[in-house]
Amino acid sequence: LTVTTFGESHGPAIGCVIDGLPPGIAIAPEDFRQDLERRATGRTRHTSARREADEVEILSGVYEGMTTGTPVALLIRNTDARSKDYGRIADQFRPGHADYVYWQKYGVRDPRGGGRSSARETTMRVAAGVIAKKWLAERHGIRVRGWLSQLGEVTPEGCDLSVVEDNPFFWPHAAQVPALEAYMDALRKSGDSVGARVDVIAEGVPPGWGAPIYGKLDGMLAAALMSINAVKGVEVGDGFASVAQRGSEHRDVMRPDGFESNHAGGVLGGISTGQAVRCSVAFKPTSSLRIPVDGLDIHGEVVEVVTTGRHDPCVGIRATPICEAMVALVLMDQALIHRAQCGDIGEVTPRIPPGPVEGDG
Ligand code: EPS
Repeated sequence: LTVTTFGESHGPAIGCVIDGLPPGIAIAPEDFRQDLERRATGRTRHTSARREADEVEILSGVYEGMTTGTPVALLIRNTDARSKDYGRIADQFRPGHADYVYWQKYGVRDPRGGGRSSARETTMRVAAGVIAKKWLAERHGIRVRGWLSQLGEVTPEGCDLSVVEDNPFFWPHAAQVPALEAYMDALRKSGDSVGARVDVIAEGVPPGWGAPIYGKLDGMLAAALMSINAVKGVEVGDGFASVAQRGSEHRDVMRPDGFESNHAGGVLGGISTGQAVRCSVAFKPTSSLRIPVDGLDIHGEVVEVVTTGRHDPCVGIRATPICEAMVALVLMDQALIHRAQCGDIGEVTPRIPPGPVEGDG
């Protein structure tokens, strides 16, 4: 499976091409609506005020509502771009922003906002992920879901995944939501931004997906999640917390009725174990700030950089569906690769049930 996205935040449209999808997957434009709404700007005061319809047009690869096996091209027209907001920084580099490295790499300055480095690009990842989620659910009974597991310095005081979709932060503890609203209001007023952490689990992944050396499942997940704009860290299972653990604590005890824990994050030796696949993703604080800072312009002169316009004080707030999409795409890819190599290999024994999932009941 390959996914390519195209388009800029302030260009006429954004889109993606998904190649390698099996034929016979039912796809309709309405299928994309829910996840695109979850990711979109302009739905609450805590995200950028830009208001996009995010209506998906299916250009190819679907006939009479079914994928044909040929490349699926999806298009979303930008309806609320406003490049003039960027006039002031058209020849400046924002400290902490990718516009400097785009200039170093390409030697071309596209002054229309963040262009490809804008969070707008992630829209098409979510759209592609909708197809992967649907296929994984129908074909394998897999459910991929995420939540915000840290906002700035704030961590959840409890974890109840049933409340995640009831608040604009994807936060797993309902009682904390008013405090988060106040936190974000104060942050927005200050003109600053903050980082966030998103956790994703995929339940129902059978054992055996992935590869032992090259193409490790956790390596593919890390690469896919790290490819999201603003991501600075990815953990699988206990991740960096494993450093301070003893082996006797980290190992997941196997019993006939299920794994007792999930420190591994559902992956051992690059191959799925049958436990829930669990990833955690760190998003940096965004760099487009109203707070003035010294920067350089394209002539190397020191300038004062102030970014106005419609920006996210915490891009991680709406990153939950993006991370889910990337996990789903990797899992679908690995499912197809596994089938190609191993066919429909039957169950080998013993097959250990996945064990408990944090935050469920
Ligand atoms: C973004 C700035 C804003 C956001 C944008 C990400 O856009 P603009 O440059 O048009 O004002 O609204 O996010 C989206 C449009 C989106 O759909 O995610 C930025 O600085 O990254």
